[in-house]
Amino acid sequence: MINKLPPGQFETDTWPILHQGDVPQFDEETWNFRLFGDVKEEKTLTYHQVMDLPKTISTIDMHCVTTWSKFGTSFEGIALKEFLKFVELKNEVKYIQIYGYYGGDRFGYSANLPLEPLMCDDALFVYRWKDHSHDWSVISPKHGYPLRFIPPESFYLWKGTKWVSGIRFMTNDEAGFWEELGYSMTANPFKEERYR
Ligand SMILES: Nc1nc2c(c(=O)[nH]1)N[C@H]1C(S)=C(S)[C@@H](COP(=O)(O)O)O[C@H]1N2
Ligand SMILES: [Mo]
Repeated sequence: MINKLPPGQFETDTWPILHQGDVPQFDEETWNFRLFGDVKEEKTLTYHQVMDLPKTISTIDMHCVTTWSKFGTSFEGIALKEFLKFVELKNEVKYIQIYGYYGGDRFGYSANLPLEPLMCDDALFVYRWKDHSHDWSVISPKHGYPLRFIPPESFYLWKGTKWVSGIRFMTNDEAGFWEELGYSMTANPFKEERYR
């Protein structure tokens, strides 16, 4: 936990809701999580296969590019590194794209990230949260239920894809949804990397 305010940010006590488009319906039977891209063999996991993976609890600061920062939210989820057990990456893989729902398309939203800094306990696909004024509860549909990504505090929160559908492994850094529209590829709040 860092608890340090990046430049140009203000601290908020609430957890704001921010996304484009509508909130998808969750259907346990058809939900799945795809691991694809530069891998020897693609793999698709069912909801139960994902939820049976080892769980991690971590307290992570969130920094949104719209200038709010929320310190000290605890999340329960599955570390990104757990998913690497299911695929053999090609040697050159250095980046990923985390996909999620937007506008009727399960893969309509995406955010690109470097893989190496995510091999930690602060890069989680989360489904439960708590903070100093809320006891543990399941994340709401608007925050990304049944599963959403929360990046380490060294990335702005738009890299935290909601309603996740999969990870694409990449050799080269490719722009995601907001990055295509001019936002930063690297997105470090402490270096105030908002735009490209
Ligand atoms: N699928 C999807 N995920 C998304 C977004 C989105 O529009 N669609 N918006 C991003 C942005 S810009 C932010 S700041 C965070 C906000 O997460 P929150 O609403 O839980 O605070 O979600 C990110 N994840
Ligand atoms: Mo954002």
